[in-house]
Amino acid sequence: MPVPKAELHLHIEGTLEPELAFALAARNGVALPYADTDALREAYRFEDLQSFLNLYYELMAVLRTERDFEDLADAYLARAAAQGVRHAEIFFDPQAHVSRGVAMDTVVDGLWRALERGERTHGVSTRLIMCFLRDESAESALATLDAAKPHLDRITGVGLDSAEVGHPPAKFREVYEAAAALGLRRVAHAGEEGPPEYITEALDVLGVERIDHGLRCTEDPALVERLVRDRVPLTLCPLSNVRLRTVDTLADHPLPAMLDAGLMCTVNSDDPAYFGGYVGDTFDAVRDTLGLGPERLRELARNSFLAAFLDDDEERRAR
Ligand code: ES4
Ligand code: ZN
Repeated sequence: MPVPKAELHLHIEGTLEPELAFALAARNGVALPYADTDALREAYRFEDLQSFLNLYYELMAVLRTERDFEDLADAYLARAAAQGVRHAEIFFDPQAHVSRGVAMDTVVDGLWRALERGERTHGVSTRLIMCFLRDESAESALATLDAAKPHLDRITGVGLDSAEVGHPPAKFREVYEAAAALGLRRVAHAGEEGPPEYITEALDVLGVERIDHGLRCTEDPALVERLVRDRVPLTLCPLSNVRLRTVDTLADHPLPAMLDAGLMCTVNSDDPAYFGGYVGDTFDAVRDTLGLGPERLRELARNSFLAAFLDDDEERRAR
């Protein structure tokens, strides 16, 4: 049995496997510019974050109906459960759907149908985190928060994703203030490709409780000291870092040094359909390639529950 764990950094659109993409394309009459799943997989050779995002947004064209989002989330929960995931906090990108004519209701209602069943059918509890695309405007983010208001009973928090460099957290100060006033939890991607200053800004200006990635904190010893002292969780995604060339190879990943420094690290899959593995595969890879022993692996699993947006009773039950 795989070790029970929570997954805290997972883009649901990044769980779209080639087979499901083609099935949905056929169901919806959408043409894909790839002959078959093998040809599509050939395109999964990324230079950087942007080259991945281009494909990620392109493939979303196949997601059109409530049932598509339901099928997507259901497939993820089945795979996650099989790898020991007991709790998943799931990102979604409403702007990437609304901008191509798919309503917020369609996305949230569809995802929710799968998540509602997830606890019963897969034994996985879930939370939804709505992300703002940081390469879109602050006004667009505010409009997205507004459009989400009828669904706030099903949305736990807000996040910030997409192309990082040139889009510092402070751009979204106002929308994060509004989200906090609505009682939403706050996280943000920072220090994936962007500099350590973006991590500091996400904490100080946006008031985030966790940092998604946070990899580049290692360049600033004072920041590391702060993150250790305040026990700020980092949702690292080692397989993503390799595929997007933030690190040269998995063997070069700073995860062991980050744990040794006392940082509160978790490991997650990010976009598992694109990056070569789900979270159980990620645990296996860091064990085998980075030589993390059983104590470190238990620490990563324990951190995942401690950093989750669960109350104390739920946390005990989940692990
Ligand atoms: C993402 Cl790996 C990554 N980074 C930033 N934004 C994203 N959206 C989906 N995957
Ligand atoms: Zn991410």
